Amino acid sequence: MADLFGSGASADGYDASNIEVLEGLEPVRHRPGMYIGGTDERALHHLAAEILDNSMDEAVAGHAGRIDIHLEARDRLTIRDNGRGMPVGEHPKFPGKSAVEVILTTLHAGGKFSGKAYATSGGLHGVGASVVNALSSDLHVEIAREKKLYQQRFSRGVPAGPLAETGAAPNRRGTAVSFTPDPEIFGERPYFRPATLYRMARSKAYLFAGVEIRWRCDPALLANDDPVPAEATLHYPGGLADFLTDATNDTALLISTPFAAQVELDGQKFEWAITWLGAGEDGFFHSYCNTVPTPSGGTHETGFRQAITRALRSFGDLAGNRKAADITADDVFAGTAVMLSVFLRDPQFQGQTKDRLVSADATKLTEQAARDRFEQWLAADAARAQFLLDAAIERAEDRKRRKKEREVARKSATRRLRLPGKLADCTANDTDVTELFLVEGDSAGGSAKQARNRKTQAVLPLRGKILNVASASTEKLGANQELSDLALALGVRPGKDFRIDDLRYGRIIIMTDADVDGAHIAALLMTYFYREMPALIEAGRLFLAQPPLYRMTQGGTTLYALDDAQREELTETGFDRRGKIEISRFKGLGEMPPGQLKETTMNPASRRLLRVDLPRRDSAGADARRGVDQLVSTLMGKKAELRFGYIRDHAEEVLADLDV
Ligand code: 1YM
Repeated sequence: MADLFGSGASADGYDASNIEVLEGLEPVRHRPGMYIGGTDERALHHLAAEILDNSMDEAVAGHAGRIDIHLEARDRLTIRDNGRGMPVGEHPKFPGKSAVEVILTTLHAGGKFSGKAYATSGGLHGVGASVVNALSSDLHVEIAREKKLYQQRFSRGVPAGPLAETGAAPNRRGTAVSFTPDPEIFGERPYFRPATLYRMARSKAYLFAGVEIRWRCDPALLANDDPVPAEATLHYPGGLADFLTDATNDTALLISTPFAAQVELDGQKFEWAITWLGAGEDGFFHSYCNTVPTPSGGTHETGFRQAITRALRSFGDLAGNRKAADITADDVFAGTAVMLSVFLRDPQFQGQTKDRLVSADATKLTEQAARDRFEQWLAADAARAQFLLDAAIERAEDRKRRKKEREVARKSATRRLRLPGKLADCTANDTDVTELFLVEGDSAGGSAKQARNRKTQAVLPLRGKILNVASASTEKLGANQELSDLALALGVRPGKDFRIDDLRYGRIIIMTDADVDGAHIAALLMTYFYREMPALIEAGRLFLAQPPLYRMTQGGTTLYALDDAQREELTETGFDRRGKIEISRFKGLGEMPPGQLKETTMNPASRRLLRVDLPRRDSAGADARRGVDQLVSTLMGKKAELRFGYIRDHAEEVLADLDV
């Protein structure tokens, strides 16, 4: 085979540079979970998504119109596009190596050499084809570019030889990648599921009307009555509206055609389709950014929910309907089926599997894009608008009535119930505003009691370390004084008798010291809630407070740092004057003056909370949930520092993005 760059890379030369490759991709093989969120079936399909996303990026950028997906064997997948072809020239920073090879053997090489900001799908999917390469026992790439054909083969990320020119390609261009997931990573049978790949291919075609996707699957891999076809051409000029019409074709609808539109704002695209389903039908909300699914939602969903809710409210206000002001996003979105797809220049994702969009400006842009259009759509058919408004108002009234009933029931239950003696309760009982702080020890409890707002904030001090719930039996849990006090204060029964409506507070906030012991107690409490009251976490009602570790002052300026890293950062950039910065370290919440505790950690106007999160309960979330179970069991082992790390990592991931 011809060596394109004449670097004279003999077999030996390749061995030498292979060592570098191995070192470069070693972290991926060593900790695959960090890159693809695990090594299970879901993670395996992330490999396919990664390669497909590269082709989709090329299509969205206007360079490719067709993508072929071919499942050749249970463990062999080929994805091909007719785009420009990966760049084949010598890479300026790696003499003797082609750009393709660098893309496939270097972590995060993605955008580095296109000069412009390469519009990757971002997040998990932006990490690059190199991750797929590292985790494949065999990967073959073929490129048709400038009328020539090029090929290269790899095993576990290591090239078998240099990129070689292997012939002419007079009439075509594009990239094809074939790969076999490595059984050393994914287990003995690293098999793709035709249905998962087919669904993925179909949703990409719906999401981008400008692409035609050809699907092919070895018929031997399909059951006789398999709903997945052996071959199909997927092309949907009607985009999301087509998807919604297909997805709801057996469902009763409240309106005849979905509200669907496409808007370009600031050079970015916003596209959606929404319809209202008949009574009792289950809705859904599927969102995407740059064709990557965002099952945990994020800022685009928030913006869209705001747009629709506010537009409907203002339609009601204009019509003089006073009740319209009370409708919430949940009232409006109950029983809706929604597809939302945004294309952003530089998307930011978060979460262990990067499945939530956190780009801050997406909320405003999406709201702006959708609100005008929805207002026009409402105005175009006043009867239809009135009908939707009435439905939302009915749900709002239902909701308020149920809440009243619950409050009454709770009040009479509380009267019968003896609350734990050490609970400092709040006076309000409207769960929209009430909060319970769980604090460690009596001294911190004392400070918190002084710092709180008596009307809305209750404090329950917990003494010492609570029982290790991961390993304790149910009887032992029941007999534990701290835990039974906790359940009593919350007004609920743990385990299968738990009812979310019994909860006496809107938010449960774990407030422990910013040190390893504090992290341990927080981990134990989270485990307890996860084991005994998962519905409370699912409802988004469990939070972590973020007490600072350091107080930093200079002149009249005071700043607080959550940890050492933030202290360093603030030392560099937090103060505008040079000179000495006074730094004091809080030994614990109990040592913090109540005024400071209030300002930094408890006052809703100035604090930051982290919402504790669970993966959603759907097919995609199921694997992640199993992951949580495993995590809980391993975390509750012996190593405190592991736990501490988990809390920090996890906390980052659950950054509260409060909904409408
Ligand atoms: C089957 C997978 O990877 N197609 C693909 C990838 C690239 C390009 C074209 C491409 C991009 C650009 C310029 C650019 C990639 N390029 C890069 C890098 N299909 C598949 N098709 N020329 C070609 O964005 O400027 C990474 S992937 F790094 F060069 F930008």
